[in-house]
Amino acid sequence: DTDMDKLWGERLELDAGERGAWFKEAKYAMFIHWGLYSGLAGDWKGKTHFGIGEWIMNKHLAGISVDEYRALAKDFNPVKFDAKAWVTLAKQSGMKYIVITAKHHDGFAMYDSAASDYNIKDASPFGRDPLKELADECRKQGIGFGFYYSQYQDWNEKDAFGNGWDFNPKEANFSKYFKEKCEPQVKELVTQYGDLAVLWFDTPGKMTKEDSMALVNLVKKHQPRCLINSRIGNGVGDYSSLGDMEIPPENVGGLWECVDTTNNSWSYAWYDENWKSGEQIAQNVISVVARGGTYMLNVGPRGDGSIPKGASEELLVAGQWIKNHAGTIYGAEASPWHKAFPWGDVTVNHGNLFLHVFDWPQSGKIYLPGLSNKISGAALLNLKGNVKVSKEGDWTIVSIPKVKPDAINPVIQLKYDGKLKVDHSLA
Ligand code: H79
Repeated sequence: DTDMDKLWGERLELDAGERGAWFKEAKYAMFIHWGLYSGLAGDWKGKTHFGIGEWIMNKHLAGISVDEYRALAKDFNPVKFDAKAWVTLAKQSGMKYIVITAKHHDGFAMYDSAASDYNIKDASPFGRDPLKELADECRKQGIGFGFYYSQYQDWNEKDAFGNGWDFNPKEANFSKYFKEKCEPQVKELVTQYGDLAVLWFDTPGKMTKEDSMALVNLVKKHQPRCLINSRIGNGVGDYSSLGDMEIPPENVGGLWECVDTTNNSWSYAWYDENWKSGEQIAQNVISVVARGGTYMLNVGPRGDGSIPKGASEELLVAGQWIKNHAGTIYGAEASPWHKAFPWGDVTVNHGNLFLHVFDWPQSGKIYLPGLSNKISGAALLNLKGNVKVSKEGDWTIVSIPKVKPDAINPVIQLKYDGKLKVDHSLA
């Protein structure tokens, strides 16, 4: 699992230039995994398959035949789906765009596809295109929208990669699948849902450069400003997706994101109540921003279209924190110390160092090594309490109250003079 993920988490130092400016600013996004597998919630024929719900069809989990899996569509009816509620949640959580599974490895399109009738509009009783509703609602509420599309694996197609339990991989004609389903569906996504912020591909490993480029060119032809992630393969994306759930220990250059989960699952799993707290979510946002990246945090709605309260309540707690500390996150730059401190982490914005204190030091002192700048102002952000700064050799010593303020993730703001200069080798 982790080896494979590492392989996918290439640090490519991609840079989309001016097209990537909004991405660098945005910092926080909602990822949504939602498909037929959500209705199973981890169970198949009375047995629970723990771990990776959207993979339940795979032979490593339940090994469901194409015919049996396809039949799930007939009962998939997400009557509680509410685009307005989803987008409102993302906005109130402080997220700047949403990326949702248009088609995962199982091959089922969650939108109205003319290229394959194995889609929610044609094959389920729901009779609507929820992704159209979501795209429209995002535009209405003024946040970005994008699609996840599994371009290489498609377990419903004998010619695609991945389903070795119903089909013989040796007989697969990948270019037939690519020309007849993959490209036509990607074309639908980039032509029928308005401006897309992002097209998020997955499974880069065995894509040929030619196929990766064909998809890049297709996306760019219709949506020149849409960003493509690195899992398109062959280094031709606009930004890097690190490994699933990987927050890097040191700063990473270029445009990149960390993708993570609100619990331990991408898609909804009935047994997984291991929700990250709002405090933890906010800390993860801070940590990723402090390493120079964007945090895309996943929510797995149920098959009926509802979002578990365990996720939404904590997202809103984090969202409130982000709202109150917006200037420390949006558009902020990475820590000049390149890695976390034992007490917390640092972001930089508009001439300020923001010290995010996760573990309040009982000594009442924070020591910053190698900072050359003069500090012209120091305060607890939004909170009462004195902050004093002194210098001793290579150290800037920040004196703070000994008792932690009654708030999650308190922030100390240090205004610095001139151009920031830190010798991070001392950290
Ligand atoms: O969409 C989510 C995952 O389904 C997808 N990427 C994120 C965003 C993903 N595709 N592949 N992987 C993640 C790697 C999966 C590895 C595993 Fe397995 C699947 C580990 C256990 C099940 C494959 C089958 C490797 C071992 C058994």
